[in-house]
Amino acid sequence: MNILNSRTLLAVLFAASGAVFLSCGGKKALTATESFNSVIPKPQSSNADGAGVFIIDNDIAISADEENGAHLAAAIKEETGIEPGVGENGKIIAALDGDASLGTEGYDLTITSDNVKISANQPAGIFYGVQTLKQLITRNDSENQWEIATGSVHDVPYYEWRGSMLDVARHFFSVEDVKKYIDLIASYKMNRLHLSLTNDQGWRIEIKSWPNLANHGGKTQVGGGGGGFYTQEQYKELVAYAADRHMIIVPEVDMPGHTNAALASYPNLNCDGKPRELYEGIEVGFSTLCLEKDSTWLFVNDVIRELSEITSGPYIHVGGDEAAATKKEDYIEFVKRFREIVRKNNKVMVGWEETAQSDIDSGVVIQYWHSAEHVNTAVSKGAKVILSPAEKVYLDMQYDSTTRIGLHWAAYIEVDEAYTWKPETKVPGLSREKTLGIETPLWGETVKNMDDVEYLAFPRLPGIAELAWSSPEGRSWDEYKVRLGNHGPRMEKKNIDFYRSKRVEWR
Ligand code: TNX
Repeated sequence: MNILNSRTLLAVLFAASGAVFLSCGGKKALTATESFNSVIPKPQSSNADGAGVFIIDNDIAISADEENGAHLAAAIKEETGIEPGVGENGKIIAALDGDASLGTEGYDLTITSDNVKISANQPAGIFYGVQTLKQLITRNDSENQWEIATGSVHDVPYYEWRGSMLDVARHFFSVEDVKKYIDLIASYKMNRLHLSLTNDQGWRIEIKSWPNLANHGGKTQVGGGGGGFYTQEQYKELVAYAADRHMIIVPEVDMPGHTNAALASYPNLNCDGKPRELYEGIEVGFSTLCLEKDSTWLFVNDVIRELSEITSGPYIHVGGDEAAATKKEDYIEFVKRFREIVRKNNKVMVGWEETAQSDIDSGVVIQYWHSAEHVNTAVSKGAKVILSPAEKVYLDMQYDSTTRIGLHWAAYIEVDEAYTWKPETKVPGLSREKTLGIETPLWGETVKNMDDVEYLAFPRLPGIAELAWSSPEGRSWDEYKVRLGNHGPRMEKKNIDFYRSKRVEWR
């Protein structure tokens, strides 16, 4: 089939799916109670008491301290267009008076017809309470008003690490795009953004002591069309933007493989002293740093030092995946020295699962993508684990064979398949104590712009966020898919270009 024919066929298929969508159910607006019962991620407990609604009118005011008030006011403006006043007698209240059981990220939310109150111990808890509140705000068209059903929510997260990874190396994404992604994932209560900053196809972060890395190594991306990089000032802006949303940026500089962009920028990083050509393909496993060279260790030290200085969070991710061009003994030595350098810079090393083969300990975090054996090795050495099973949560995997972008080496992942796996039992023998949480990576070989990002991330990411935030008890696809279907109009309103899976009845 030629390209034109296959595109035409796709167009027909999409048109057909649209017809099904319109014929099943129509688009009745959600009631306030339906919104209350459709929150994603599902709160630990929530109860719409049926007593009535709280109305957000044009005179609405909030009562909160500066930091918490800013998020609350912005949320109300975003949802309703109404800019709330701020005052002592505001009817929407955020207060750091939560009970101890809420921990650092939990919140209580109470709605009566007179007022709305979010209580927490820490600003992070208020922030997550605000994210829930946003989903509760409902338009009542017949009354011509914004409402919230009365009731209460009590909520604490299940896992500490709730993240997504964005690959800005294969295709570059602007500061504005990354901020948009931060907002999208924060609204589902994710608190880690792993940025894959370097790879064979591009180096995306300014390193002042090695300027060619970004200036030369940042010029390319997959398929051509130029690349880009973040200056340290821009990167710091992203770190601060994320921190304001209680999110930690986890920067990854992938080594010793996946390093062609660096090897093209500095000839003396290669064992033969010759520069590599810049690379715009998608094959992996051909590049490696040269262990014997002093310049390599100077480079690693400088990169980790500069990156540590501009990263407020505790983690540095050293990649370490698929180092097929590095000899095994070199790889083991490499990771060991990485770990020491990261630690010298007062950071915690995170590495892909392969790094478990080296000299790691309880101060290291391992990111699982397919090998239970590596996880068991990591745990036996004391490390903690982030779950990123490729065949369940790699967002760059296609939904099915007709998905217009994406890969499928690990699986086709339909929306239900990203949700119905069990994090608690995914790796036999891995205990809850050793599981830091879940991260859903979006690799960027086929992902060129925010429409592509949104199409692959939505609607799978909200479900994965739920696996990370919500308790596993009583979880079921049949229950979740109703909430997700009810979430459709919300994603439309936010202009999220999501995949309308036929396995969900969209409102
Ligand atoms: C595997 S799994 C990779 C990435 C690719 C991705 C594509 C792992 C740690 N690395 O280099 O981009 O597959 O799906």
